[in-house]
Amino acid sequence: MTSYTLILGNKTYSSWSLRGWLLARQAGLDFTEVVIPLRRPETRAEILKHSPAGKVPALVEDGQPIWDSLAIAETLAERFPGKGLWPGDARARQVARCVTAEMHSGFAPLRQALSMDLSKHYPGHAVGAEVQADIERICDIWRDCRASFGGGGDFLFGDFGIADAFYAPVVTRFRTYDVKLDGVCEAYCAAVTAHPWMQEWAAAAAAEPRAPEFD
Ligand SMILES: N[C@@H](CCC(=O)N[C@@H](CS)C(=O)NCC(=O)O)C(=O)O
Repeated sequence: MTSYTLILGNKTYSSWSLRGWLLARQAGLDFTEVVIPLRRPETRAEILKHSPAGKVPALVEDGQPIWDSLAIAETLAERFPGKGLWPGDARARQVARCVTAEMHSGFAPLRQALSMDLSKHYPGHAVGAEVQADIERICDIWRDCRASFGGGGDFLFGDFGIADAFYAPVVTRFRTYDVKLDGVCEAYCAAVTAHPWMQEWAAAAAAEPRAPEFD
């Protein structure tokens, strides 16, 4: 049987780790978790024991590392074709790939200004113009996907899949930084937040020891 180990950062803060973990859960993977606290003197050396890029997440499959969240997503979709990680419809799948790639390579202002922190809530938090532009583009994506492909469920393409895993950290950021949303986007955020994998991750994050490196 193939063995899987998922290398993660702190669940409170590591947005890329959340993506990889959600995908592993959605794929139904039987895996062991290794959580490496970030921003400590030993962090890089510890991650390098598992992942040549020195970043988390990394999924180690029978001793072979897969060291990027998008590569993990594609590998799991390949290994578990019955799990619907990408949508079945060809056009929906193209769009799912586009919006996932857009998240993977973009939205730097939002990522920088609104870093993931599940332990905090900032009511009335103000954002600059670049971050606002990112928020608006993300909301356009969510509205378009929900209207065009989301009819079969509560998520971007109906059932929970790779695109949702990639936007899940954004959902937590919108909650943390009190971003005001329209009805469609608010409902999407509520569905993601209520998803059992997200609840499980949030509970594990709440149980983590305090990390003064992030104060
Ligand atoms: N493109 C990578 C980005 C991964 C990434 O930047 N991860 C951050 C944590 S969220 C990291 O490992 N940082 C290393 C460190 O803080 O030492 C992916 O998609 O997996």
